[in-house]
Amino acid sequence: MNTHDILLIEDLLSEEELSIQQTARDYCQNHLMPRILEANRNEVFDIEIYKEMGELGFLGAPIDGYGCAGVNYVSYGLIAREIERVDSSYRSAYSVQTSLAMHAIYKFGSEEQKENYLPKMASGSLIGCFGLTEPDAGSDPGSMKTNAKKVNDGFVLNGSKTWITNSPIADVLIIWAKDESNILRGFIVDRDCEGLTTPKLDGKFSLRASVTGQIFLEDVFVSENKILPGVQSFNGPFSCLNMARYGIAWGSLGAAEFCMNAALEYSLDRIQFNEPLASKQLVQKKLADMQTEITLGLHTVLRLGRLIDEEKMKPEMISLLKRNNCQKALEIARESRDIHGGNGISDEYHVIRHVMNLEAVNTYEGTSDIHSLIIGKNLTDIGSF
Ligand code: TGC
Ligand code: FAD
Repeated sequence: MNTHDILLIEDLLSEEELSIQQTARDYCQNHLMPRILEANRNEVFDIEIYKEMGELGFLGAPIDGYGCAGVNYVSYGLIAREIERVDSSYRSAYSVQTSLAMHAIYKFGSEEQKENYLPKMASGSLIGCFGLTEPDAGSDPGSMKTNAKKVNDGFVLNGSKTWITNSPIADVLIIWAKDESNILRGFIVDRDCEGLTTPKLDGKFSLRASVTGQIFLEDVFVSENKILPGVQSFNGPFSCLNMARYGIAWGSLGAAEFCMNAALEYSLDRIQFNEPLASKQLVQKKLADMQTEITLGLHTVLRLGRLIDEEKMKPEMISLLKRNNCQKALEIARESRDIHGGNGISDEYHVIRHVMNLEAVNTYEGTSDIHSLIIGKNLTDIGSF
């Protein structure tokens, strides 16, 4: 029996899902893992990674047609888990392209927009970003100030966004803004638009291998054919967030699995008081807690994936697992760091990097507490945001 897969989750996966998982695992371990230490140290994101992910069919994987693989949502989650086993920054790159930028165009775009953007985004030759958060509108995007004014043949956008993954390197920026009737609209802003600037945010101690920036829009003209015709409400961005949050619920467990395995190996090898650390009851209890939470997390997120594939998903299901899996992953990473003693703070052991990353993963795509409030509202029918 595989002592790691204690409840035999692999028995619940189809041949195709197992094969996608293996392809993702091989790519991540052979091509992402060797890059991450230097990338994290030097705050570098290698944009070739998008082309590599594109060649493997990862980008926009659940989308049917337009050069995308058209896999199910369980497979999409399995890919996220393998990527985040290496680093949450790379899973961010995958999530933003697939679930935020491409999903917005696929779900709400015109046929012409889909044909124009999706195949190039699927191959990784165009990079996307998703601009919702603003300096004064984080957990409460409804209070955003970015606005769109109707002019002849299009709209003029003004405003600013912050904490936007990929903004400095994006070719295609999905911008959420309110029109003159206070209705939320989505716009595709191309990199070459006049009045657009996207400075990088420096000094992050989390997700250092992901590029994060701001977006400034000063009288940016976008033509009529760049508005997403299918969105006229916050339902638009939140529908994209559902899919990205689901991916994080899988991905965070990949990071947790890495940290658990590292703690196990380290504690078996490390001798103190003439015995391996792993022989100590306190250490075994910590390892048992880690395996328990990871196993419960994996089985529940698989169930959620099946519900999405059966079109039975409700957003509160996603909040439940985004919140819980991120929290548990962060606790496991911190505990693993502790088991590594002094070595735990060295990036060569990789665990401290996961600890730092998971701090941001717990915050973006809706903070842990915002997801508590979404779950609470569903239980009580009382909004307490
Ligand atoms: P509320 O009045 O409840 O709803 C407004 C409209 O939206 C609809 N809706 C949803 N639709 C689909 N899925 C969901 N999960 C939805 N939640 C709400 C709702 O039905 C309504 O539609 P309509 O047509 O009737 O108008 O909205 P509210 O203003 O009270 O807000 C509720 C709250 C707090 C839950 C929401 O604002 C929220 O989720 N806040 C968190 C913000 C957030 O998650 N930001 C993420 C930014 S993107 C990001 O972090 C990317 S990181 C990427 C990476 O690097 O991986
Ligand atoms: P705030 O909303 O100011 O929250 C601060 C604290 O207050 C939190 O603990 C929160 O839980 C708590 N709080 C807020 N409201 C309540 C309440 N009603 N009751 C109780 N507690 C409350 N955004 C994008 O649009 N696109 C991106 O690509 C993107 N990428 C990101 C990448 C990184 C690395 C990071 C860190 C963020 C990214 N974000 C992105 C923004 C992210 O979604 C926001 O940071 C997040 O939604 C929280 O908003 P905030 O930082 O303004 O915190």
